[in-house]
Amino acid sequence: MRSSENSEKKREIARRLRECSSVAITCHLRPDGDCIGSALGLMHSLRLLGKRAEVYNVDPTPCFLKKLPGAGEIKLGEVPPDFQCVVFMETSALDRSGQRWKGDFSIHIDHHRTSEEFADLNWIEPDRSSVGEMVFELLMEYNFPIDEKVATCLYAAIFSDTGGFRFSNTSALSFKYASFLVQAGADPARVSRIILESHRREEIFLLQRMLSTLRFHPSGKVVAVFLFRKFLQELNLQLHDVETETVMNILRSVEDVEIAMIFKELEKGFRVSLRSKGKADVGLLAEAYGGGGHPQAAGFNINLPPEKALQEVYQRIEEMFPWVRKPE
Ligand SMILES: [Mn+2]
Repeated sequence: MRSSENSEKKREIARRLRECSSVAITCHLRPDGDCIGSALGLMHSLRLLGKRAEVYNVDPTPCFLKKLPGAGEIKLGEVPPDFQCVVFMETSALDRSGQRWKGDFSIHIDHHRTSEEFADLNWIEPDRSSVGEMVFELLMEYNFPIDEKVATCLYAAIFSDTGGFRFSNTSALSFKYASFLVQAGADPARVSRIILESHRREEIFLLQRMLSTLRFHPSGKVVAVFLFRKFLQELNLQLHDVETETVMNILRSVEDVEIAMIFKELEKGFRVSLRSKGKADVGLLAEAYGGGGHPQAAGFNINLPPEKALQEVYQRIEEMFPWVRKPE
Protein backbone atom coordinates (compact mmCIF):
# COMPACT_ATOMS: atom_id res chain seq x y z
CA MET A 1 0.00 0.00 0.00
CA ARG A 2 2.62 2.51 1.10
CA SER A 3 4.98 1.52 -1.66
CA SER A 4 2.36 2.04 -4.36
CA GLU A 5 1.57 5.45 -2.86
CA ASN A 6 5.25 6.28 -3.02
CA SER A 7 5.50 5.11 -6.64
CA GLU A 8 2.58 7.35 -7.45
CA LYS A 9 4.32 10.33 -5.81
CA LYS A 10 7.55 9.57 -7.63
CA ARG A 11 5.73 9.43 -10.97
CA GLU A 12 4.00 12.73 -10.25
CA ILE A 13 7.31 14.38 -9.28
CA ALA A 14 8.93 13.10 -12.48
CA ARG A 15 6.02 14.43 -14.55
CA ARG A 16 6.19 17.85 -12.89
CA LEU A 17 9.95 18.13 -13.32
CA ARG A 18 9.61 17.23 -17.02
CA GLU A 19 6.95 19.92 -17.48
CA CYS A 20 8.77 22.77 -15.76
CA SER A 21 11.37 24.72 -17.69
CA SER A 22 12.84 26.28 -14.55
CA VAL A 23 13.51 24.48 -11.27
CA ALA A 24 15.12 25.78 -8.09
CA ILE A 25 16.44 23.33 -5.51
CA THR A 26 17.05 24.15 -1.85
CA CYS A 27 18.65 22.21 1.01
CA HIS A 28 18.13 22.17 4.75
CA LEU A 29 20.00 24.59 7.04
CA ARG A 30 23.57 23.51 7.83
CA PRO A 31 23.55 21.42 4.64
CA ASP A 32 25.38 18.06 4.59
CA GLY A 33 26.82 15.81 1.91
CA ASP A 34 23.54 14.03 1.27
CA CYS A 35 21.39 17.08 0.54
CA ILE A 36 24.14 19.00 -1.30
CA GLY A 37 25.03 15.95 -3.44
CA SER A 38 21.36 15.23 -4.17
CA ALA A 39 20.57 18.85 -5.03
CA LEU A 40 23.57 19.11 -7.36
CA GLY A 41 22.86 15.72 -8.96
CA LEU A 42 19.29 16.77 -9.73
CA MET A 43 20.47 20.19 -10.95
CA HIS A 44 22.96 18.67 -13.42
CA SER A 45 20.39 16.19 -14.74
CA LEU A 46 17.75 18.89 -15.31
CA ARG A 47 20.34 21.07 -17.06
CA LEU A 48 21.11 18.20 -19.43
CA LEU A 49 17.45 18.41 -20.44
CA GLY A 50 17.97 22.09 -21.29
CA LYS A 51 16.14 23.39 -18.24
CA ARG A 52 17.14 26.31 -16.07
CA ALA A 53 18.11 24.63 -12.81
CA GLU A 54 19.81 26.26 -9.83
CA VAL A 55 20.51 25.48 -6.19
CA TYR A 56 19.76 28.23 -3.63
CA ASN A 57 20.72 27.60 0.00
CA VAL A 58 20.35 29.92 2.95
CA ASP A 59 23.41 28.43 4.70
CA PRO A 60 26.82 28.16 3.00
CA THR A 61 28.25 24.92 1.62
CA PRO A 62 30.72 23.27 4.05
CA CYS A 63 34.26 23.68 2.76
CA PHE A 64 34.98 20.04 1.86
CA LEU A 65 31.81 19.75 -0.24
CA LYS A 66 32.86 22.66 -2.45
CA LYS A 67 34.86 20.15 -4.50
CA LEU A 68 31.71 18.42 -5.77
CA PRO A 69 30.93 19.23 -9.42
CA GLY A 70 28.78 22.37 -9.59
CA ALA A 71 29.14 23.22 -5.88
CA GLY A 72 30.78 26.52 -6.84
CA GLU A 73 27.54 27.53 -8.57
CA ILE A 74 25.34 27.13 -5.48
CA LYS A 75 23.75 30.48 -4.75
CA LEU A 76 23.51 31.79 -1.22
CA GLY A 77 20.11 33.09 -0.17
CA GLU A 78 16.45 32.78 -0.90
CA VAL A 79 14.92 31.28 -4.01
CA PRO A 80 13.91 34.12 -6.36
CA PRO A 81 10.26 34.17 -7.44
CA ASP A 82 10.83 33.39 -11.13
CA PHE A 83 11.08 29.58 -10.92
CA GLN A 84 8.17 27.36 -11.92
CA CYS A 85 9.01 24.76 -9.34
CA VAL A 86 10.96 24.60 -6.07
CA VAL A 87 12.39 21.29 -4.82
CA PHE A 88 13.00 21.09 -1.06
CA MET A 89 15.78 18.57 -0.53
CA GLU A 90 15.31 16.79 2.81
CA THR A 91 14.24 19.94 4.64
CA SER A 92 11.63 18.17 6.87
CA ALA A 93 9.67 21.41 7.24
CA LEU A 94 9.59 24.75 5.43
CA ASP A 95 11.44 26.53 8.26
CA ARG A 96 14.28 23.96 8.11
CA SER A 97 15.04 25.24 4.61
CA GLY A 98 15.41 28.82 5.81
CA GLN A 99 13.19 29.80 2.85
CA ARG A 100 10.17 31.96 3.54
CA TRP A 101 8.05 30.88 0.61
CA LYS A 102 7.33 27.65 -1.25
CA GLY A 103 7.14 28.98 -4.80
CA ASP A 104 4.29 28.43 -7.27
CA PHE A 105 4.73 24.68 -7.07
CA SER A 106 6.75 22.82 -4.45
CA ILE A 107 8.20 19.32 -4.18
CA HIS A 108 9.61 17.85 -0.98
CA ILE A 109 11.91 14.80 -1.07
CA ASP A 110 12.97 13.46 2.32
CA HIS A 111 13.95 10.44 4.39
CA HIS A 112 13.36 11.92 7.86
CA ARG A 113 10.51 10.27 9.73
CA THR A 114 9.62 13.59 11.39
CA SER A 115 9.05 15.20 7.98
CA GLU A 116 6.04 17.40 7.43
CA GLU A 117 3.97 17.26 4.25
CA PHE A 118 4.27 21.00 3.71
CA ALA A 119 4.81 20.99 -0.07
CA ASP A 120 2.42 20.38 -2.97
CA LEU A 121 4.07 17.00 -3.56
CA ASN A 122 5.77 15.19 -0.68
CA TRP A 123 7.77 12.02 -1.23
CA ILE A 124 9.00 10.85 2.16
CA GLU A 125 10.54 7.43 2.80
CA PRO A 126 12.15 7.08 6.23
CA ASP A 127 13.54 3.63 5.34
CA ARG A 128 15.90 5.06 2.74
CA SER A 129 19.60 5.48 3.53
CA SER A 130 19.75 8.90 1.91
CA VAL A 131 17.87 11.26 -0.36
CA GLY A 132 20.71 10.56 -2.81
CA GLU A 133 19.28 7.06 -3.18
CA MET A 134 15.79 8.46 -3.76
CA VAL A 135 16.89 11.04 -6.33
CA PHE A 136 18.87 8.41 -8.23
CA GLU A 137 15.83 6.11 -8.32
CA LEU A 138 13.64 8.96 -9.58
CA LEU A 139 16.10 9.85 -12.35
CA MET A 140 16.72 6.24 -13.36
CA GLU A 141 13.09 5.08 -13.38
CA TYR A 142 11.92 8.06 -15.41
CA ASN A 143 14.86 8.20 -17.82
CA PHE A 144 16.36 11.49 -16.75
CA PRO A 145 19.94 11.89 -18.01
CA ILE A 146 22.72 10.66 -15.70
CA ASP A 147 26.19 11.74 -16.78
CA GLU A 148 29.46 11.71 -14.86
CA LYS A 149 28.62 14.86 -12.88
CA VAL A 150 25.15 13.62 -11.89
CA ALA A 151 26.62 10.26 -10.93
CA THR A 152 29.46 11.77 -8.88
CA CYS A 153 27.10 14.02 -6.89
CA LEU A 154 24.54 11.28 -6.18
CA TYR A 155 27.23 8.75 -5.29
CA ALA A 156 28.69 11.33 -2.88
CA ALA A 157 25.23 11.83 -1.33
CA ILE A 158 24.75 8.09 -0.65
CA PHE A 159 28.37 7.70 0.46
CA SER A 160 28.00 10.60 2.87
CA ASP A 161 24.81 9.49 4.64
CA THR A 162 25.88 5.84 4.91
CA GLY A 163 29.27 6.85 6.33
CA GLY A 164 30.98 5.29 3.32
CA PHE A 165 28.62 2.26 3.26
CA ARG A 166 29.33 1.39 6.90
CA PHE A 167 26.31 2.59 8.92
CA SER A 168 23.23 0.52 9.81
CA ASN A 169 21.18 2.35 7.15
CA THR A 170 23.36 0.82 4.40
CA SER A 171 21.20 -1.60 2.39
CA ALA A 172 21.47 -3.83 -0.65
CA LEU A 173 19.75 -1.00 -2.52
CA SER A 174 22.48 1.48 -1.53
CA PHE A 175 25.09 -0.84 -3.05
CA LYS A 176 22.95 -1.54 -6.12
CA TYR A 177 22.49 2.16 -6.85
CA ALA A 178 26.12 2.92 -6.01
CA SER A 179 27.10 0.28 -8.55
CA PHE A 180 24.94 1.94 -11.23
CA LEU A 181 26.45 5.31 -10.35
CA VAL A 182 30.01 4.01 -10.65
CA GLN A 183 29.10 2.55 -14.05
CA ALA A 184 27.71 5.97 -14.99
CA GLY A 185 31.03 7.65 -14.17
CA ALA A 186 31.29 8.23 -10.41
CA ASP A 187 34.83 7.58 -9.21
CA PRO A 188 34.74 6.01 -5.70
CA ALA A 189 38.32 7.05 -4.87
CA ARG A 190 37.68 10.65 -5.91
CA VAL A 191 34.46 10.88 -3.88
CA SER A 192 36.04 9.29 -0.84
CA ARG A 193 38.89 11.77 -1.14
CA ILE A 194 36.39 14.67 -1.20
CA ILE A 195 34.23 13.41 1.68
CA LEU A 196 36.87 11.85 3.96
CA GLU A 197 40.26 13.26 2.99
CA SER A 198 39.82 16.98 2.46
CA HIS A 199 40.56 18.41 5.89
CA ARG A 200 42.29 21.69 6.43
CA ARG A 201 45.07 21.67 9.00
CA GLU A 202 42.95 23.78 11.39
CA GLU A 203 40.33 21.05 11.43
CA ILE A 204 42.89 18.54 12.69
CA PHE A 205 43.90 20.98 15.43
CA LEU A 206 40.21 21.30 16.25
CA LEU A 207 40.01 17.50 16.42
CA GLN A 208 42.92 17.57 18.87
CA ARG A 209 41.08 20.07 21.09
CA MET A 210 37.77 18.21 20.89
CA LEU A 211 39.44 14.93 21.87
CA SER A 212 40.97 16.65 24.90
CA THR A 213 37.38 16.89 26.27
CA LEU A 214 36.66 13.16 25.79
CA ARG A 215 34.16 11.71 28.27
CA PHE A 216 32.85 8.18 28.70
CA HIS A 217 29.66 7.17 30.47
CA PRO A 218 30.58 4.63 33.24
CA SER A 219 29.00 1.86 31.15
CA GLY A 220 31.45 2.58 28.33
CA LYS A 221 28.49 2.56 25.90
CA VAL A 222 28.14 6.32 25.54
CA VAL A 223 30.92 8.73 24.64
CA ALA A 224 30.94 12.49 24.24
CA VAL A 225 33.20 15.37 23.29
CA PHE A 226 32.67 19.12 23.47
CA LEU A 227 33.25 21.62 20.71
CA PHE A 228 33.62 24.92 22.57
CA ARG A 229 33.39 28.27 20.85
CA LYS A 230 36.83 29.21 22.14
CA PHE A 231 38.32 26.33 20.08
CA LEU A 232 36.82 27.84 16.94
CA GLN A 233 38.01 31.33 17.86
CA GLU A 234 41.55 30.09 18.52
CA LEU A 235 41.68 28.43 15.12
CA ASN A 236 39.76 31.09 13.22
CA LEU A 237 37.08 28.58 12.17
CA GLN A 238 33.29 28.89 11.86
CA LEU A 239 30.95 26.26 13.30
CA HIS A 240 29.02 25.89 10.03
CA ASP A 241 32.25 25.40 8.14
CA VAL A 242 33.83 22.58 10.16
CA GLU A 243 33.37 18.93 9.42
CA THR A 244 32.66 16.89 12.57
CA GLU A 245 32.02 13.44 11.10
CA THR A 246 35.68 12.55 11.57
CA VAL A 247 35.53 12.97 15.33
CA MET A 248 32.21 11.09 15.29
CA ASN A 249 33.88 8.22 13.48
CA ILE A 250 36.69 8.14 16.05
CA LEU A 251 34.11 8.05 18.87
CA ARG A 252 32.15 5.31 17.12
CA SER A 253 35.33 3.32 16.58
CA VAL A 254 35.61 2.55 20.31
CA GLU A 255 34.65 -1.02 21.17
CA ASP A 256 31.37 -1.27 23.17
CA VAL A 257 30.36 2.31 22.34
CA GLU A 258 26.76 2.42 21.09
CA ILE A 259 26.05 6.16 21.24
CA ALA A 260 28.46 8.95 20.25
CA MET A 261 27.73 12.61 20.99
CA ILE A 262 29.24 16.00 20.19
CA PHE A 263 28.15 18.95 22.33
CA LYS A 264 28.63 21.98 20.06
CA GLU A 265 28.55 25.21 22.03
CA LEU A 266 26.13 27.81 20.67
CA GLU A 267 25.64 31.39 21.80
CA LYS A 268 23.23 29.88 24.31
CA GLY A 269 23.61 26.25 25.34
CA PHE A 270 24.63 23.41 23.04
CA ARG A 271 23.66 21.68 19.84
CA VAL A 272 23.99 17.97 20.57
CA SER A 273 24.75 15.75 17.57
CA LEU A 274 24.07 12.06 18.10
CA ARG A 275 25.13 8.90 16.32
CA SER A 276 24.14 5.34 17.08
CA LYS A 277 25.78 2.13 15.95
CA GLY A 278 22.29 0.62 15.61
CA LYS A 279 21.20 -0.55 19.06
CA ALA A 280 19.85 2.79 20.32
CA ASP A 281 17.32 4.85 18.38
CA VAL A 282 18.90 8.28 18.84
CA GLY A 283 16.10 9.85 16.79
CA LEU A 284 13.77 9.14 19.74
CA LEU A 285 16.28 10.67 22.14
CA ALA A 286 16.49 13.83 20.02
CA GLU A 287 12.70 14.00 19.74
CA ALA A 288 12.46 13.89 23.55
CA TYR A 289 14.30 17.23 23.52
CA GLY A 290 12.35 18.73 20.66
CA GLY A 291 14.95 17.83 18.03
CA GLY A 292 14.80 15.18 15.32
CA GLY A 293 16.61 12.98 12.88
CA HIS A 294 17.01 9.32 12.11
CA PRO A 295 17.41 6.24 14.35
CA GLN A 296 21.17 6.32 13.72
CA ALA A 297 21.82 10.08 13.37
CA ALA A 298 19.98 12.90 15.08
CA GLY A 299 20.38 16.17 16.97
CA PHE A 300 18.77 18.58 19.41
CA ASN A 301 19.49 21.77 21.36
CA ILE A 302 19.91 21.99 25.12
CA ASN A 303 20.37 25.14 27.16
CA LEU A 304 22.44 24.13 30.20
CA PRO A 305 26.07 24.59 31.28
CA PRO A 306 28.38 21.90 29.86
CA GLU A 307 28.60 19.50 32.81
CA LYS A 308 24.89 19.81 33.61
CA ALA A 309 24.00 19.24 29.97
CA LEU A 310 26.13 16.10 29.81
CA GLN A 311 24.69 14.65 33.04
CA GLU A 312 21.14 15.49 31.95
CA VAL A 313 21.61 13.67 28.64
CA TYR A 314 23.31 10.70 30.35
CA GLN A 315 20.32 10.41 32.68
CA ARG A 316 17.82 10.55 29.82
CA ILE A 317 19.80 7.91 27.93
CA GLU A 318 19.76 5.61 30.99
CA GLU A 319 15.98 6.03 31.20
CA MET A 320 15.34 5.43 27.50
CA PHE A 321 17.91 2.70 26.97
CA PRO A 322 18.14 0.70 30.25
CA TRP A 323 20.87 -1.54 28.79
CA VAL A 324 23.23 1.44 28.99
CA ARG A 325 23.30 1.14 32.81
CA LYS A 326 24.03 -2.55 33.03
CA PRO A 327 27.66 -3.66 33.04
CA GLU A 328 28.23 -6.56 30.64
MN1 LIG B 1 20.12 12.63 4.45
